[in-house]
Amino acid sequence: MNPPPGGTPVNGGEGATATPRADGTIDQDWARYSARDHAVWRTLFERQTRLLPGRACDAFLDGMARLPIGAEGIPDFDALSEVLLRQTGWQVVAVPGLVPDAVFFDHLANRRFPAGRFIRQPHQLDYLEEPDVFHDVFGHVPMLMHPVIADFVQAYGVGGLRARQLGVLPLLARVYWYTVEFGLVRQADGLRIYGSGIASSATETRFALEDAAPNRVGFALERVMRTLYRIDDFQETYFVLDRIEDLLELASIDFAPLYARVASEPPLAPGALLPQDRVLHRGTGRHRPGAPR
Ligand code: HBI
Ligand code: FE
Repeated sequence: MNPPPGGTPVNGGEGATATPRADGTIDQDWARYSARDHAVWRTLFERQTRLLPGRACDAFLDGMARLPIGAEGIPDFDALSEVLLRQTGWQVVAVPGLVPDAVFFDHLANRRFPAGRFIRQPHQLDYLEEPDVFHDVFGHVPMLMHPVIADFVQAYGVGGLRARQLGVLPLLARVYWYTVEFGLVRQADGLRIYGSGIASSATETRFALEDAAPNRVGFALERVMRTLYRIDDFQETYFVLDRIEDLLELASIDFAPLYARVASEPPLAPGALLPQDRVLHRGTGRHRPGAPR
C-alpha cells in the first residue's frame, strides 16, 4: 500500500538488515529467501489467483499471464524486469520498505518501480500497511505491462516531484491512491479491479466489489483530489473509471491550475457524497473507526 504523504519512514519492512544505496535500493538477493518466505508467497498467490478472474480487469489478468509470476515462489526481479523492459520500458528494483517521497518519485519518473524485498509474516496474510513484495509485485507489476498505466505512473513520479516543491503533494497523492492503489474500472461485463491495493488483498477484493458498505462513485479528478483516504482500513469510497484509457489524459495534464483551485476548498471525508457525484452505489457505511488522512 501507500504510506501517508509527507511522512518518510525508511527501512520499516526489514529493519536494519539492509543498508540501502544512495537511491534507496538494495540487492534483491533472491537466494536468501527462506522456504517459509516462498510458502507465504504461494499461499497469497494461490488465494488471489482463484479470486481474481471475473474480478480484476482484463489488463491486470493479461499482464499477470505474460509475466514470470507464479505459485513457485517470490519472483526474481531481474526476470520481471526483462519482460517489463521489452513491453513498456519499466524495471523492478528492490527496496527495504518505504522510501522517502523524493526517492520514490525519482524512481517512478525513470520507470523503475521500487518493490519491497521482504515478505509479510504468516500472521499478517490479510493486511499490512507497509508495501511488501506481494503487494508490490503481484499488485502493481501486472498493470505496469499496460501502456497507459506505464505512462501514468511515470507521470505521477514527475508530477510528484513538482507537487512536493509546490507544497501540494497530498492532493496528487490522493489521485494515485484512488487510481493506482484502489481504483475500479467499468468493463463491458461489469465492474472490475485495477488498483493494486485491492488486487493484492483477498478481503478487500471482495469488499471493494461486492460489499454494500462502501460508496462507488464515477471518477472525477478534482473531486478525488479533495478526498481524504484511510490507510488503516478498507476504503469508504472507491472511484470508478469508465475506461483505463481515461488515465491517459491525466498523464499529460497540467495540474498547477487545479492545485490552486482545489487547495482553496475544504477536503472531503472519505465517505462523503456530493450532489454532483456520479453515484454507482451509495454505501451503507459501517466502517470501523480510524483517522482519515
Ligand atoms: N515507498 N516503497 C515505497 N512505496 C510507496 O508506495 C511509496 C514510498 N514512498 C513514498 C510514497 N509511496 C508516497 O508517500 C507517495 O506516493 C505520496
Ligand atoms: Fe502500492
